[in-house]
Amino acid sequence: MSFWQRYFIKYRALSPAKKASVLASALILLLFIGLGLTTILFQGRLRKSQDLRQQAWNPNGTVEITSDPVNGAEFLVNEPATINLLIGTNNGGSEDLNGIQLFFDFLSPALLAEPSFQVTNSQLEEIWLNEPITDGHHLELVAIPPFVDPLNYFSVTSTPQELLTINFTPISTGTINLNFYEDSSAILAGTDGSDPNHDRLAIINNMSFEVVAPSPTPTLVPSATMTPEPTATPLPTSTPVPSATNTPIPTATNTPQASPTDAGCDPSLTADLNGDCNVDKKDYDLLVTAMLTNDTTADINNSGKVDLIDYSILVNQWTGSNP
Ligand SMILES: [Ca+2]
Ligand SMILES: [Ca+2]
Repeated sequence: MSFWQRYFIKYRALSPAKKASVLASALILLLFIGLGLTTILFQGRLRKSQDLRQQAWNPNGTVEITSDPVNGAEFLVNEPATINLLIGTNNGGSEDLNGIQLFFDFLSPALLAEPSFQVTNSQLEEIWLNEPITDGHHLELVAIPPFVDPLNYFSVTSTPQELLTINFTPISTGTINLNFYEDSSAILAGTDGSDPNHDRLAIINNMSFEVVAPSPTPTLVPSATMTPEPTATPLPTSTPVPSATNTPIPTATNTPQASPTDAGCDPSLTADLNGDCNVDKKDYDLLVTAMLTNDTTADINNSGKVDLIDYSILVNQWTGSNP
């Protein structure tokens, strides 16, 4: 007689009250086992999603983001102000880059109008997400070189060049903060297929700038009062949006080819988004379009976001067009 048979016979011999208590204990035991299993599974999933999360910037990164004026500089109330973010190398050498991704918050005291954010580097096309948040704006920028076949890259050297310009006019004193996101936020991809996803971006320290009242001009002459306020004029402000649209959209290319399985494509070509067994301009177009909509069918690394990392995977799997 098996263990379970003996156990069952003993159980049948019990009084109804004891049966109920045995049943209750068994249920509680099952509940605990279930809870334990759920916790283990959940942690497994969590760990997996963390693995897939984009990497943070690189403490040994050779490309750095600086600002002009430098961190800590002062601006005057009611004076149009500009912060340029610059990109350059910190080791005297040069780097060829596929693109840059910067996520940051621009937090400011009261402004005369919306600040404008513009990529001013002619080597780059920009794909923006700009959303107002409390006290400022949350910016997600992916900037990549305009498409050239084969894929283009842009070069940075030890002479910092303009990357991004922010224009605004503060109308009250206070602190302007640029807070950069480390995780999944600021990444440079490698270029030449030899080093996928290599992050060459050095740590970006948060930046802050003070808005101060103009120092009272010496009381010599009353004419000082005439200092006019040209203020309200210069803001071309809210224009950064359209640039997002200059990226190629129309290519509805994903249809014509034979289905991926029929074609027997190389399964390692995860960036072959349209299933035609090549990683080429058609996939590039699909990916760039998907960046604007976060269409996760183009989320090559399953990170939950379509961004520069997916782009760098595509670069590294580049096969060129069909013969
Ligand atoms: Ca393809
Ligand atoms: Ca992704």
